[in-house]
Amino acid sequence: MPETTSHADDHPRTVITFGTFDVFHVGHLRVIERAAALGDRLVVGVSADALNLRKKGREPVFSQAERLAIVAALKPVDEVFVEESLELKREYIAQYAADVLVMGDDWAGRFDELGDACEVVYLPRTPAISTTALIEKISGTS
Ligand code: C2G
Repeated sequence: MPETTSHADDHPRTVITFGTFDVFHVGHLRVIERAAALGDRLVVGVSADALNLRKKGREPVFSQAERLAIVAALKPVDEVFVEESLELKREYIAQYAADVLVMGDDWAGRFDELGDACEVVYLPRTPAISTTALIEKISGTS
């Protein structure tokens, strides 16, 4: 009889992460690199302009099409899509067959209930850099 192999062991591990990635900076790059290192395939949900407006009360500096193009061009990224709502993570995890959800630790604890759908990992943020601080620095308001 042929030996049976376990598919659980040989299927590629898909990691999913989310973000706005506006005014792309090295903190964004580091979280994407660390997320990619946790699996074989990295899928990134880039927040829609409308989601950002709802959440942060302002339009991102770069449009969702531009932010998607930047993230899609990164070496560790295999696939990108537009994240339309913060509440759809479970659906996106299923749609992209994700084994691991990675979020920055500014979201620590927020997505623990998805632990029945996939592994949930929070990574520490890169210190001392943020889109907001960059905008303030460039516009001379800090
Ligand atoms: N990040 C980081 N270090 C920084 C800044 C950001 O590790 N200094 C990480 C964040 O923790 C996040 C990713 O980079 O994992 C993207 O950051 P944002 O664009 O600020 O994403 P956010 O608006 O928090 O995402 O479903 C989540 C939403 O898409 C919102």
